[in-house]
Amino acid sequence: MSHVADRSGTQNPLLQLTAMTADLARVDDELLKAVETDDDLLTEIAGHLIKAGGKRLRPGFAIAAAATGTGDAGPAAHEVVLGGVSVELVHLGSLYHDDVMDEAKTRRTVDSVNARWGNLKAILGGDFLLAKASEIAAGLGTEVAGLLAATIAKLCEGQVRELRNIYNTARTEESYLDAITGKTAALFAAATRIGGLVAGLPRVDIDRLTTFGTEYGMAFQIVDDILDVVSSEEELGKPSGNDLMQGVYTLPVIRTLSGPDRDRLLPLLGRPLDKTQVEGPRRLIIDNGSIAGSVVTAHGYIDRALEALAPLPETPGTAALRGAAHHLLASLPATA
Ligand code: GRG
Repeated sequence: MSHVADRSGTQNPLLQLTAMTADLARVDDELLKAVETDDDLLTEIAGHLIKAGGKRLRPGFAIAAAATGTGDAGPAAHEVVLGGVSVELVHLGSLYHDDVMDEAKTRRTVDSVNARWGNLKAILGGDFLLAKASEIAAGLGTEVAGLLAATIAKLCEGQVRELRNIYNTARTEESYLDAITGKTAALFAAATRIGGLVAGLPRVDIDRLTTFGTEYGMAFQIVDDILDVVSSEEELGKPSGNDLMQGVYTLPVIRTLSGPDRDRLLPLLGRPLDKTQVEGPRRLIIDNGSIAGSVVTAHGYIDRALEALAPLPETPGTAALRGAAHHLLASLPATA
């Protein structure tokens, strides 16, 4: 029995796979086990966001990817669960560090680690999670360990590409896509690839699953960025327009800046904004069609994700991945 926040209210679209609820409970148990140390404070810090919940999308993708190769939708093999755990630990480590960079106050509806324990302990907690991820991946073989290490590097590269463009109103679409390939898509790709590798699937299918993860991950970040502009504070659990306030100019912003409303938006950006100042730019972006255009781009990535899945055997795992891809687009509000 794990002491992790109930996730029944949050949407993990992979829960349609019969054994997924039980498999994700095993993931939770292994996550908590992975962060147990002799130092009570470090154990508490490293377990903080595990206990807070989260959707566990990435372990879910690893488990579903492994299941694409079998008609039997029974419990995942232990190594598959550990593959998912290693990816979630990297995700957690990146969230600890991201929250330090953003000075975020909350995460997964609880205090961020930096807000509760300060930046120094949050950085070390994040480092510890990455180390534990590497240790678990090493137990799954050289290829998985190498892939996870390379993925951590890609996350850092993606984040640096984003940081180099903070408050840059001349940011290009190419620069945006490059950044999200690293900071988000790389980890989804690692999740599905590790699932396929650990399950011993044919190479050609492992590559298809990796493409699925990459394309889904791109769409996931674009949807996240659209929601940051169009959703209310209540829906997001954080101030809407957060990216705009902090100078992260995402696809809808870049599209608006290259369209007819450029001259109205440009003077409002290029510097930090507070909650009241962000409302004007938000309205301009929502009203000018750039959201609809960004939704079309997200659909394109999902189409390519589904194409990658098409040649895989028709199993419950394949159906679950396909369902998750459709579900992502369905999460966009009608206004978008
Ligand atoms: C040290 C690995 C490492 C990386 C350093 C900070 C950093 C570089 C990268 C951050 C990348 C980042 C925060 C990308 C955003 C990813 C994202 C969309 C997070 C939200 O994912 P969800 O919705 O969250 O799956 P839950 O909480 O449900 O797991």
